[in-house]
Amino acid sequence: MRIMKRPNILLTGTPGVGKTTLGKELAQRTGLTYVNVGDLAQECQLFEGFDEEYQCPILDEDRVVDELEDRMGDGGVIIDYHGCDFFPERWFDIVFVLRTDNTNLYNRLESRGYTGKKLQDNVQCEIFQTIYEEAMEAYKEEIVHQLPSNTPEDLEGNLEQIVQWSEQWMKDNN
Ligand code: DAT
Repeated sequence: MRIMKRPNILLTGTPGVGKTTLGKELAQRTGLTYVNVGDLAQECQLFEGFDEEYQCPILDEDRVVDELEDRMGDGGVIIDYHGCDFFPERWFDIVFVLRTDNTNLYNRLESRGYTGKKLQDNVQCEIFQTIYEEAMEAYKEEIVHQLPSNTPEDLEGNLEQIVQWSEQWMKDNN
């Protein structure tokens, strides 16, 4: 018997837009596997040096890709990361860029403990839609979708939409 093919989904966007919240609940509802790239890097120490300005370790992108390659080949993975241009394009069947209004995002990041330049830069990243543009350059435009992520109602709507897309994808590809 052939194993059922399952899609790979990328959730991306500025820190604080709600990728983790959406990704974990989506994994619950679909049975797909949720992978937080930041957490993976911590666990496997996939870093190359330290960023003095932001006081955080620098992701070793090549080693992240090597670490994930086999799993991505099998399908059925939800990837969560606040960047998207270093993943192989072929990995993903669909890309979602979560978007949050400025004031809302500011408040979320502030309650996460972000201050000063880190807080400002992240809010600016969202205002300039940096990650959306990165996604549009790195992937086929047809597979890149923006999702509003301001309210619990947005979250529920996004979940329902992606669950439905995922079920349709599996019908079409098996
Ligand atoms: P990210 O993984 O993108 O950094 P998160 O999932 O940790 O973001 O969410 C950041 C905060 O915002 C967290 O306190 C949960 C809240 N949040 C996420 N999605 C939301 C939504 N649709 N409506 C209201 N709050 C939301």
